[in-house]
Amino acid sequence: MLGNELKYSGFAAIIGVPNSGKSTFLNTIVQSKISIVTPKAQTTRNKIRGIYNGEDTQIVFTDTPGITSTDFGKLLNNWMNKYSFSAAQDADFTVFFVDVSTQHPEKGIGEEEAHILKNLPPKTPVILVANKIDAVKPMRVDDTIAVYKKHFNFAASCAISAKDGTGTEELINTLKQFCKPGPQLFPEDMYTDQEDNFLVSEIIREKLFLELSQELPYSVVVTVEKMHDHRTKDILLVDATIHVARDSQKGIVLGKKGATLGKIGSAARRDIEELYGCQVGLNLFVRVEEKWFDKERLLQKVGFEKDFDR
Ligand SMILES: Nc1nc2c(ncn2[C@@H]2O[C@H](COP(=O)(O)OP(=O)(O)OP(=O)(O)O)[C@@H](O)[C@H]2O)c(=O)[nH]1
Ligand SMILES: [Mg+2]
Repeated sequence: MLGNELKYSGFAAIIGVPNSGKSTFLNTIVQSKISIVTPKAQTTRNKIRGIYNGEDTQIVFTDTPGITSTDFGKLLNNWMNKYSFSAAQDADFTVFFVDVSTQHPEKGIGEEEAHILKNLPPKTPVILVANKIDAVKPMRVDDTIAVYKKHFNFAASCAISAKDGTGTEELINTLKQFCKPGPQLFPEDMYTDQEDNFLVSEIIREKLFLELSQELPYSVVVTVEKMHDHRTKDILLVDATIHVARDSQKGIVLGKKGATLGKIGSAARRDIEELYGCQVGLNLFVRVEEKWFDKERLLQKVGFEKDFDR
C-alpha cells in the first residue's frame, strides 16, 4: 500500500569507479538481485533503481555505471558516463564508493576517483563509502578514509563490506540523516522499478560477462523480444536476442556445436526461474549488428533514454 503516513525519504545516487562494488551493495540492501555483478569492470550500463524500505525510512537508490575518465570514443561509453553524473544531479545525496583494496593511501587518492569528485554536482552532499573492508587490514581502511577526507569535504563517511553486509546497517542509519520527512514515495513491498524485460535481459548479459573472456562481453547487448506474463502461466516463455558487433564474435558466443550458448542459456534460465518462482523456457538467438554501440535505436531499446537534460 502506498500510505500517506509520515516517512523519511530520499533519493541517493551510488557513484564510483568500475568494480568498486556499487551493484553488490544495492543487491545486499534490497535483498534481491536487481543489479548484475561480475568481477569485470563496467558491468552496469544503465541506471538501476533499488528501493530500501525501513520502518520509518524509504531510500530510493540509483546504481550507476562505473565512471572512467577514459574516452573510448563510443556512444555507449559516453552515454554511460553521462548517465552516472545525471543520476548524481537528480539525487538528494550521493553515495561515493571507493574500493579500499585498490587504494594506496600513502600516495594520495586514486586518479579516477579524483576525476569523479571534481565533477560531482557542488551542492549535493557526498557520503564516502570505503568498500571491501573484508579484503584488507583495518589500518588500510582508516588511512584510505583519512586521505579521502583530506582531499574532499564529505558530509559523512562509512566503512563497509557490500559482499558480507558488514557496516551496511550503520551506513543506512547515516544516510537517514540526509532524508527528509514526507510521504512515502513507493509502495513498501516494491524494491525496484525495473521492468521484467530489462531484468531478464540483464541476467542474460551477466552470464555472457561471466562466460566470455576478455573484451568480448563489452561487444554484446541483449534484447528481450517476447515474454509471456509469468503471473498467468505456469511456464514463462522468453525469446531473447544477443547482439554482437562482428561475425567472428557470433562464433565465440555460440561455441563448439553451440556449447557456450547452451551454458549461458542454462545459467540464465536458472536465475530467471529463481526470480519469478516458476519454470522458464528460454530461447536465445545470436545476431550480428555491426557497431551496435553507436546505434541510438538499439541503445534506446536496451533502456537508454536519449534526452539527459531533464
Ligand atoms: N571482497 C569483496 N569483494 C566485493 C565487495 N563488493 C563487491 N565485490 C566484488 O567486486 C566485483 C565488482 O562488483 P560490482 O558490484 O559488480 O561492482 P560495480 O561497482 O557495480 O562495477 P561496475 O558495474 O562495473 O561499475 C565483484 O566481483 C564483487 O563480488 C566486498 O565488499 N568485498
Ligand atoms: Mg555495477
